[in-house]
Amino acid sequence: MPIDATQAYDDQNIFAKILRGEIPATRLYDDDYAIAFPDIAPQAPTHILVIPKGAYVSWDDFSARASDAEIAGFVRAVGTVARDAGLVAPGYRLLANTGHDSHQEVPHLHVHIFAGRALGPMLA
Ligand code: IU
Repeated sequence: MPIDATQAYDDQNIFAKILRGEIPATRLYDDDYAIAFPDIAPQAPTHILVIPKGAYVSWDDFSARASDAEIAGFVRAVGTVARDAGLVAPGYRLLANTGHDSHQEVPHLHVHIFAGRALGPMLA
């Protein structure tokens, strides 16, 4: 079910549990600001999720409330994950669904990294 982007943060969401280590995930990256792990249902040959360590529901929540250090750290982490995965030369796509109409399902901000094939002009 898509979420309401204005909802309060729910610390029982699945990505909060991954962050706390209560649910296993293969950490491709881990620093003070972010972790990255493979999407459980990949929609491209490479499909990685990058999430901030702070408790933010969505891109809207993050961009409104996060500190400059958190925002810089998260943006740098997304770039580093893609670079370390060798995605810069072939290219990659970033996506951050926000709220109901985007079909955001997990209420903890996540940026999707899609790569590994020609992705076409845009996702629908
Ligand atoms: P969305 O932007 O909220 O629609 O994307 C959520 C993604 O989280 C989606 O691609 C799921 O396959 C992915 N995911 C996951 O990787 N691990 C999980 O345990 C769950 C969802 I639930």
